[in-house]
Amino acid sequence: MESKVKELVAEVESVSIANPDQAEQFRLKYLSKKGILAELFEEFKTLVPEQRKLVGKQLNELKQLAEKKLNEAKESVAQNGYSGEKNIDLSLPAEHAELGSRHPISLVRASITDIFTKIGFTISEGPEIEDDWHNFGALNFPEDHPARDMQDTFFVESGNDEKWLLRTHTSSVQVRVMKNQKPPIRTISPGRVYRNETISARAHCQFHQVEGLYVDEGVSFANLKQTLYYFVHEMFGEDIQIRFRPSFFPFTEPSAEMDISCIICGGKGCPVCKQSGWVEILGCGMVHPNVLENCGIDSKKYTGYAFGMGIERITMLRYQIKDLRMFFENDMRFLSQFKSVL
Ligand code: 2NM
Repeated sequence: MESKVKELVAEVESVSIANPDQAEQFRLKYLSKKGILAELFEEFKTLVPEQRKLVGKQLNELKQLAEKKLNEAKESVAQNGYSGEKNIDLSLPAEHAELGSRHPISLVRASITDIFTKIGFTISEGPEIEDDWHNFGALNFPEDHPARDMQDTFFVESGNDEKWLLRTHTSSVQVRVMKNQKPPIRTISPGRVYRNETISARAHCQFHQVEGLYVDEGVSFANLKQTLYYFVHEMFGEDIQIRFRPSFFPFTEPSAEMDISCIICGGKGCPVCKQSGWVEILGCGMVHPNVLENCGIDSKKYTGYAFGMGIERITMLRYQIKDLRMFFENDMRFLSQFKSVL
């Protein structure tokens, strides 16, 4: 029996295991209940006591060797796949790679900018950290306006007397455009903005806006209405109605808010429009002469219109999303639903 066990040690050492099938065959042959080792342990019971001591030690060593071999093989097969396999079929198709998708905010932002670039608007972008003048001063916000308050605006520590802040609207980009370019100016400014709000289903401390600006000789409120009418039809469809309500903004005079007939119920009344048949989508107006002058544009010669809308709001309407927080949580179950347009 002694020499039989020695032969088996050599045999086990020389076996090569390259895939899970071979590992299972090895286990069945040597280590299973009906395997060689089990047989040997049965035979061992028949030995006389003098022989048992030596053969018992040998047998245990053989068992440990076989177990170690099997475990190592399993690990290396798991790590390297079928590394030892010679006949891999290289003509097989590769494993399917999951495609990413665009964020719904990016999709809607792209739709909005497409609609305006088609009628001659340029796209202008600017910094998210702004100084007080570009965000408030130039835009005709009085010194004591509540938006300038710590409660509403995130200020950035500058280490000196200058006031830096996270922009609260993208109008600050348009201030720079008006300072640097001569009319006619036709531009839209998409981008992320920040306000010091308590986060809820309807408000967030960061969101996205598209603002539009048109400055030239003889620009009128009628031009503004026509452009927004075109936008709504392109964005939501030909049978959508619009209406304007008077409003107030420091940077426009007169100012208005624009509603569209509810895209969910068609104006009959539903929870989305709170039974009114209308939903507000943007604010707009004629650029205040002070703003034009602050930016070096002669307000006697030129007039302008401007408007601003929240991209989240439009996206929530378009895809019927009820909670704004979804946009910032990056939950794959949410994001992977927007695969259609690439
Ligand atoms: C709005 C509403 C009304 C606006 C004004 C300007 C600028 F730079 F010309 F003064 N840009 N955008 C504006 C006007 C924005 O958002 C609700």
